[in-house]
Order: sequence, then C-alpha cells, then structure tokens
Amino acid sequence: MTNFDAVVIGAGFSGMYMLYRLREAGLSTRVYEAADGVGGTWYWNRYPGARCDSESIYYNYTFSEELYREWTWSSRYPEQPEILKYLNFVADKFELRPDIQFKTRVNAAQYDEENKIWQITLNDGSTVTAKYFITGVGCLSASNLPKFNGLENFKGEYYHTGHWPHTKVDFTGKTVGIIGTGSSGVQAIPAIAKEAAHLTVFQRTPQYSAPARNHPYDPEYIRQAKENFQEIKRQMRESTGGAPGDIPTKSALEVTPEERLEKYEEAWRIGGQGIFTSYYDITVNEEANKTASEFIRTKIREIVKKPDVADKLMPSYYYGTKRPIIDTDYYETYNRENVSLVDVKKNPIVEITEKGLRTTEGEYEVDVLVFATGFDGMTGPLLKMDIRGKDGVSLKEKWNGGENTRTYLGVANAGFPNFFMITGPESPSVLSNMPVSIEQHVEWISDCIEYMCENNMESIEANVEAEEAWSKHCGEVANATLFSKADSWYTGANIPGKTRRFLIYLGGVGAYRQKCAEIAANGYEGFHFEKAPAPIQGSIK
Ligand code: NA7
Repeated sequence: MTNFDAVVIGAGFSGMYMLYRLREAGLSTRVYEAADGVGGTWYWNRYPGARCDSESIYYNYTFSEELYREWTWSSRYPEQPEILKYLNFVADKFELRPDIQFKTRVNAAQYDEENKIWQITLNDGSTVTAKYFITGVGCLSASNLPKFNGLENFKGEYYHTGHWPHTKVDFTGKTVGIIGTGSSGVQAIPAIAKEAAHLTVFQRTPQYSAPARNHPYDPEYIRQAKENFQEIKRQMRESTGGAPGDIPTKSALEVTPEERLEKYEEAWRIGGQGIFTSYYDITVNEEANKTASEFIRTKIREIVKKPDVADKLMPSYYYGTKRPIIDTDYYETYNRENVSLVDVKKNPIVEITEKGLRTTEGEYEVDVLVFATGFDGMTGPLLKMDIRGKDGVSLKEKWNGGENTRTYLGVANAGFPNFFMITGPESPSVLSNMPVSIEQHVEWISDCIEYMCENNMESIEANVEAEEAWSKHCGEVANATLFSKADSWYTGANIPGKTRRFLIYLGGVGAYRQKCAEIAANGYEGFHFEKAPAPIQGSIK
C-alpha cells in the first residue's frame, strides 16, 4: 500500500496551491483528480459564454509575485479557456503535475483511529494511506440534473453546462431548448442564440442581471496592477468580498431618490457587480433591497421590446439573495426573432419526450437540450464520497441530510481528525472572490500542519463545542440578512429533499481571516491535539 503524508482531492485552484504548499513544507503529497487535466471548475464548465464574474486581475493567485507579473489577462472578465490556460500555466511553472494523479476519483476515506491514519479508496479499488486528508473539491462541482421523467427517451443530444464536452457543440441550424436561467444559463443563452436556428428558454425563476461590460484591458492598467501587486494583495486579503473596492458605508435609504438613481445608473454604465455593492443594506433591509430590485426591473422593461416577454422576465425575489448575475446581452437576446421564452413555473415541465419536452401547456420539439440546472452546492461535492471519521461515522450521517451540517470555521469537522476542507461549508467561500478565500484556507491548513510537525503532534480535531458555536454564529449572521429567504443553491432549496440551511459565512473575508489567524495564534483554540508517542518520522524537512 502506498503511504503519503497528505492526500488532496482536486486539481483546481485549491488542490494545486495546497500541493505547492505541502511540497514546500516537505510533505509527500498526492493529489487525485477525476479529470484528465488541471482546472477544476474551469475544466468542466466549458459551455459557450462561460466566464468569470470576478475581475480577472483579482481572480488569480497572489502567493507568488513572480507568477502575478508573468501572467497577463486579456480582458476584464476572463473567459473559461483563458482561466484554464492560466491554471495550466501555474501547473507548468511550479511543476505540479508529477504529484497529481489524473483520471482518478476518491470514492471513500476512513479514519483509522488506532494508527491515526486515513485509508483512502480510489475508483480502481486500490487504497492508499495518508496522515492528512484534504478536500479541494470546490463548492459547485456536484452537478444537478433534475429527475425529469422520460429523459432516457430523448432522441436528440443533451448536455449539462457543468459537464460540457471538450469538442465544440455545434448548434448551427438546430433547434435548442435550455432549462435554467442561473449564471450558467444567462451566460450560455446569448452565445447559443447566435448560432442556433431557434432557442427556447425554459425559465422557472426570472433573474436580476446587470451588464458585465467586459472589455479588453489597457496595457497601462495591467502595468499598474503589476506595479501595485503588494497593495492589491493586501486589499484583497483585508476586504469584505475578496477584491479591492470601496466598502459601502451608506444605506440606500439615507440618500435622496435622485442620488440613489444616479449611483445605480453609474453602476449600470460601468458594468459588473456595482449595484450589489452600492449600499451596505441591499441584502439586509427589504426597503433598501426594493430600490435596487426596482431599478433593474425598470432596465429590463426598457431593454426588452415585447411587453409580454418583459413581463415574464420580471424577477420578484430580493435582488442579490440568489447569486447576483452579470451578463453580456442577456435581456437583449430576447429581442431576437429566433429566441422564445417559456415560463415553466406557470406551466411546469411534465416530461422529456422523444422529440423534446412537454410542459402542462404543450410539447416543444428540439434537437438539443441544454441543462443549465446548477449544482448541489456546498455539501454536495463532499457527500459524493463516503468519508468516515471516528467510530466509523460518515459525514453524511453526521450532517444528517443537512439538518446537522456543522463545521468548525468551514475548514474542520468534530469527529474527523486530520481532515481539512478547503472552502468548506460555513466559510466565506462562494460569497467572496474564490481564489482569495482558497489561498487563506490553504495557508491556514499548511501552517497548522507545520505547527503539528514542529510540536510533534499526531492528530488535530475540532471540539464539538467550538463547532457548535461557530455554526450558531454563522446562522446568526446569515439570519440578519435577506439571503436565507431566497430559494437558491446558497440555501440548498434547489435540491429536492435537502434541508434548507444557509452554509456560507457572511462575516467578510478580512474579518474571517483575522478570526482564523487569532485561533491559530492562541494555540489553535477550539481544537484538541494528540501528541505523538515518539518524534514523528517521515519526510518532513
Ligand atoms: P443555478 O444558479 O443554481 O441555476 C440553475 C437554474 O436552473 C435556475 O434557473 C433554476 O431555477 C433552474 N432549474 C433547476 N432545476 C430546475 C427544474 N427542475 N425545472 C426547471 N428549472 C430548473 O446554477 P448555475 O449553474 O446557473 O450557477 C451556479 C453558480 O455557478 C453561479 O451562481 C456562480 O456562482 C457559478 P430556480 O431558480 O431554482 O427556480
């Protein structure tokens, strides 16, 4: 049996940096990755129009200034192929591939209490062991293909946006149906509409979206960013959302309607997430939220020429409480002659047929079906594996269908020694610029492991009380906002049968970083260690 100091799952942003840090610390480390290449999310989500909604000069690693200076982004919001190229560039630069085993899934992991070691079972049935078991599986990697009746009868092609083929899907001359209008659908719809003979959008919930106004970068802007690397890095790490920018200090309700409108218009003109971040109470106060919601609804009415289509596109939930979307020509696409919109909340999908799909209103024939139906977020990727801690208790049993999903800091679990989750449930994760939160977790975990090596510790485990307190705190922060009211993947409401819980820490990236640093500085408060009987032997330098 092969033994490693550490096993990491996933070769996306998280797993690649974790490997880099652990290798630097002298640990023998193996990364297992299901795909045949690095990239994680950016390996799988290759659908037309896929791009990031964080600005590219902030959507990258900051652990290496040399890397930051060597890589140059082409535009404000990078497209999937460019991000994938970046991650391949990182893998090459730091020679990560020799320690990554591709086309390999981890099916199960069991903590061996006696030997204080994880036994990790791979999809070929083989088992390896590791002292530390770390997941870098992302928050949105378990795709959700709803159980539509009759899918097996469909004679055309069908695809899920989160598992897009590596060869181009050609929509030319075809009739296409797309189900879902989250970020993926909103990005894919304009791109598919340009190619297809006809595109029918099956929409359950209308969305608020703001224009991205993507544009190529001015070389001078990039030069300045590289010049100011240290300051940008500091601001990213200390910010609320993981990118530099003004933290809103005003309430939407304390300014005049004219001032507010001017601010929203300016944000709409510049593009990006500016409306979401314009006032501090947009996601906290219903009245404040209404001002932003109504502003976007007015824009939809202005853009969409057919009033009946505009009516169908009118969102009514609290803006920002589902993932705020930015787009390129999303609402404009509904002015095209080859695009139609079907309201499947009013007339739900009954079944997939041989030729297309049937709603309660009638059948729609299509050559291709695209499922932009999202993911089982946060817990889904972790629960796909059978992870068992002390006494053979699985994560699934511990979390009990979501009723008891609890973690300590979103990084550790009581009952699961030497197990770390990068951007796990109850950490800032998806409500931040992901690479910043990933780096913070990776650095915290590798510092912790180095501390254990230096102090001859055999195991670390979160205390039940600390976990309960953290989980309670997360819930309290979330309940003070409007987020928990939305039926979103944030709350798990998109997955039938999943217990509704808001599993993202909303205290902000900077404050969370400080809290984690204080816990470490206080000898890892809320955790307990077991000392090794003899100095630890191994490959640690
Ligand atoms: P999302 O945001 O979860 O969107 C999924 C979409 O699919 C959404 O419009 C759903 O409607 C719709 N959906 C899901 N199930 C069904 C069924 N059964 N019938 C009809 N429509 C359905 O996933 P995305 O991939 O777009 O984005 C995920 C994240 O990736 C995104 O937020 C970014 O962070 C990156 P609903 O709104 O649930 O009514």
